[in-house]
Amino acid sequence: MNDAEKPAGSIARVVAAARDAGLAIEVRRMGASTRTAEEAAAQCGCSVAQIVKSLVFQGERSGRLYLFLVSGPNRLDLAKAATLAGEPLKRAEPRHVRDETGFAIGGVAPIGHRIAIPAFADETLLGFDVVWAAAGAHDAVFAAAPDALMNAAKAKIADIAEG
Ligand code: 5CA
Repeated sequence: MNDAEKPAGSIARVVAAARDAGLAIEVRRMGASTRTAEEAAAQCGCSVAQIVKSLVFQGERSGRLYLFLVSGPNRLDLAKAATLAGEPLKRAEPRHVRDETGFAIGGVAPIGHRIAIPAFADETLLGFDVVWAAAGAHDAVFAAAPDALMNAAKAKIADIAEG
């Protein structure tokens, strides 16, 4: 297991990134899987729409990674996403995500990545008082006000969902 896979190190990066951004968070280890938005919502006692999916895509031309923060039930609209990124996108390989961000799929957080990643956020998330996101491990989550979270993630708010 390398550093990227150690939950404690990954969670610590999320906590440090939040602190650096002036965002007060409390990471909760649920003791059960929060890998999917549905599982996370069940554990958090919130709606699936309040779960922030942190989806990593890769530019077909540049190879750069891009982060899309999408409300649980929504699907990322790849055409809209590509327009924002300025290049066609493909889903990043799980191993590449882990190596570059330091987070394994299912625990990818919106903040605390090893590398700086341009981020875009689903505008529908702003309609909630509180949203929940992965905190760097597949059983770890934290709650935040969506505007403060997107500010900490330096995410551009946009129409990125299908439909
Ligand atoms: N912890 C939960 C909610 S906070 C979570 O991380 N949800 S998630 O949606 O952000 O992460 C799961 C996502 O990983 C899936 O929606 C899917 O888009 C992505 N994913 C699952 N399998 C793969 C894969 N093989 N390659 C790339 N991405 C994948």
